[in-house]
Amino acid sequence: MKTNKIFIAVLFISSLFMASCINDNLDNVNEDLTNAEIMNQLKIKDLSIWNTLTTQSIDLSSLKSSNLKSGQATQMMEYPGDGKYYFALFEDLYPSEGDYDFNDIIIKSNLKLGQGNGFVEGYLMSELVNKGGSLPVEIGLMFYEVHDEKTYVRIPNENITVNGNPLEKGGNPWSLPYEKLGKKWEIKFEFKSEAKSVWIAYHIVTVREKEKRTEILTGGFAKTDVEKFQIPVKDFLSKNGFPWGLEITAKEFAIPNEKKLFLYAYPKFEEWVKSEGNEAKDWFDYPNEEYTHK
Ligand SMILES: [Ca+2]
Repeated sequence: MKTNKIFIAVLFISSLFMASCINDNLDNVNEDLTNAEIMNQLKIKDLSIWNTLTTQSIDLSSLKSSNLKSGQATQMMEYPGDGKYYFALFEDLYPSEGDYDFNDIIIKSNLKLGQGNGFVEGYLMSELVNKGGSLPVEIGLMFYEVHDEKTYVRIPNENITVNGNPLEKGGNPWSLPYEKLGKKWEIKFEFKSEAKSVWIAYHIVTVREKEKRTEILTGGFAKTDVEKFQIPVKDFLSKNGFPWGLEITAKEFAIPNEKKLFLYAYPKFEEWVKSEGNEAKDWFDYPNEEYTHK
């Protein structure tokens, strides 16, 4: 009997020891996970979540265009207004998943738009808030008509003028290496359109070699050669539904620290994702100061 008790005691203690070893192993495994692996423990069911952080459509009917002479445009309105800005954030390693710090390119902008008979004109005032990542990057711009809030039609190059230069028919969208744009820039544009709503959006193009250009658009948008699509498109969403580009409307946006996972930089982001965008809608207003900077 005595031996049995000792045997059971030894068994009990050794199973405790084994359990603690397994826990240690699990902890070690977690520490070894890459940012992408940690991020991929989350899965996005509703892919349209990425198109809810900015109203990606501007209703031009708010610009009163009656009694205009030919060639004349309405007074310009400023967007997004309310002292807020559009922030476009990009990871530059697409189609690889990267480190999910979302700071490779961060552009802060506001927009002025006016409308004439059959054309829209405006200014895009932008600032490069951050350039992390090491790849050569061009910053590009797309112009869309928006129908029924979800259908985007690319405005063809031949109908667009940027900074006084007509874009090449059938060519790539407008883009420039970020170094040429500098820290702050202003883009003047004009395009032909009679649509009720339009949208203008930044994307990036990585240029690893001269001929190898890889464009990266914000979540839910299609590749630039697609003429018409309905958001959300999966072109720039990972297998778990995460984007390489994000568009947020906010008063300010703290820069996630280099190589620090976005989930740590913005602790409420996880709640927002898990609730399918129903909770913590203001997650970007609550950065963790340990993992972000201004
Ligand atoms: Ca990155």
